[in-house]
Amino acid sequence: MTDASFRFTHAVTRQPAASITSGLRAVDTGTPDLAVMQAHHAAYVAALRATGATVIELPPLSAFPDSVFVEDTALCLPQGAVIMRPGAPSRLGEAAEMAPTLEDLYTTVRRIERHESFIEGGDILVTGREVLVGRSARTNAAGIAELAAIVADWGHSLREVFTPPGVLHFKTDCSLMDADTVLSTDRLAASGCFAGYRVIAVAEGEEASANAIRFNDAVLFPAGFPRTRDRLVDAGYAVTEIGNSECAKLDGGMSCLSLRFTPG
Ligand code: CIR
Repeated sequence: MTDASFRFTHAVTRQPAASITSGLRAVDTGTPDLAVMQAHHAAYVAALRATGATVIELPPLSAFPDSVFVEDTALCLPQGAVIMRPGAPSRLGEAAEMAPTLEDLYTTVRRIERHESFIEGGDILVTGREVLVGRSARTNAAGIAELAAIVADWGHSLREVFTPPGVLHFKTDCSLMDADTVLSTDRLAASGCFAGYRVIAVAEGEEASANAIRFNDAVLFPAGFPRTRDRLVDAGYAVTEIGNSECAKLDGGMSCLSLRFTPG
C-alpha cells in the first residue's frame, strides 16, 4: 500500500452533538465543554483541508453521544470500505449512520455483520504493508476473523495483535507516520508488534500523545506534548498541533475524529 496508507483525497468527519457530555469515558475527568470541542473540531477540519483534501462534514447526531468519533464506524481501504460493528452497545447504531456516506463515495462497501462479531476502527492500524488489528474490550476474535476474510479478498494481509490492558483502542497507543514508521508508546512497542518497523517512541509521561495522524504532508498532533512533538519535528515531519482537551476527557484523539481515504 506504501503511500496509500497516509496519502488521501478525502476525509469524513461529524460535528460534535450537544449530547457529547454523555459520551463514554473510562475515568471521569470532567464534563467536556461543547463550545471548546467545537472550536478544536473546526481547527482539525481546517488542518485536514489545508493538505488539499476534500473534507465531508456530517451533521451532529444527538442520539449517539460518541458519534463525533467516526473512525470507529468503518475501515476505508483503496479497494472498498468496511462498515464495522462497534463493541460498545451505545455505539453500535453509529455504523449504519455512516454507511450511506461511504456508499455514495465507494463502488464497494462491505459489512461486518455476524451477530457475534465486534470490531471498532480505533483498533485497526493500516500500514504500508499490512492491516494490524488489536483485540480489545471493543474488538473480538470473531470480528477480526470476519474482517480478515474481507481484506484478504482485496489482497491485504491482516495480523492480529493485542491492545494493552486498560487501553481503549490499539491506536490509543500508536499512529502511522509513514508507510514504515510508527509513533508508539513504550508499553505497546514492548509487545514486539512493530518488529521490522521504524518506531518513534512517545516521551515518557506523554503517552496521551500517541494518537496522532499522518494525513498527506501533515501530522495532526494533540497540543500539550512538547517533547514528543519535538521528536517528530526532528524526524522531519510537518506537525500541526490541535487542541484535544475535550475529546481527551472521552478517551478520544486525532485519529478518532475522521475517516481518511481515497475512494475506490
Ligand atoms: C468511546 O469510548 O468509544 C469514545 N468515548 C471514544 C472513542 C475514541 N475512538 C477512537 O479511539 N478511535
